[in-house]
Amino acid sequence: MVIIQVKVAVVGDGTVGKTSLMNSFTGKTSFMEQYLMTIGVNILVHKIEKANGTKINFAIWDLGGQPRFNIVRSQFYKGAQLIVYVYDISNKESFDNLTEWLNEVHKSCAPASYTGFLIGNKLDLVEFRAIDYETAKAFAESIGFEYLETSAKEDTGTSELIEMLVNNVIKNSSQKLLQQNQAISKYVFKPSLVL
Ligand code: G3D
Ligand code: MG
Repeated sequence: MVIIQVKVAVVGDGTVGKTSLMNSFTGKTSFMEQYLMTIGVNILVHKIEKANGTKINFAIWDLGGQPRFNIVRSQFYKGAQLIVYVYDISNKESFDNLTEWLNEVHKSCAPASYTGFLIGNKLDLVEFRAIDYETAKAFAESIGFEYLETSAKEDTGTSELIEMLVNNVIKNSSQKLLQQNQAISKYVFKPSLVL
């Protein structure tokens, strides 16, 4: 049986819907909640089992409303394999601030060390849309992120978000296995190369 542990950090301006998005997972997966008061972070552990028996334990880290201390932030991002950046499609400032969120994350995490996703939340407020879908998607692509729009309120796109994270984990873990196998076969079949 394969069990994969994944740390996910959810970042973005206050009130964009990070906690609501996280909570929308709870009906779809089994979960366990833990609040680390000392660093003001809520951690939800979601367990997902694939049909082939692979188990994925997502530890999803959500920064609470506490003041933003640097020490807290670096703990928060450290070791995250997946980082979900959230903005509110009806709030331009929350989109413009993404650059600052990226800069902050990259003080503790190299861009190549994690897979990033951009989520435009509050899709139910589409009549107040402040950022075009195409603009957001092009921005996400320019930094190598997948893009998805959701409404935590209406539970739209939230299953797709989980699916996107799961697919990424499966892809990365099979790539890692492939690399390990290649390294092993190199050693077994071409020992001179590794001497
Ligand atoms: P945060 O964790 O990013 O700070 P929250 O954001 O999840 O606490 O959500 C902030 C407010 O936005 C909440 O409103 C919440 O209900 C609302 N919200 C979250 N997601 C959506 C969404 O998809 N659509 C709409 N219309 N509202 C959403 P309250 O009034 O409860 O503070
Ligand atoms: Mg919150």
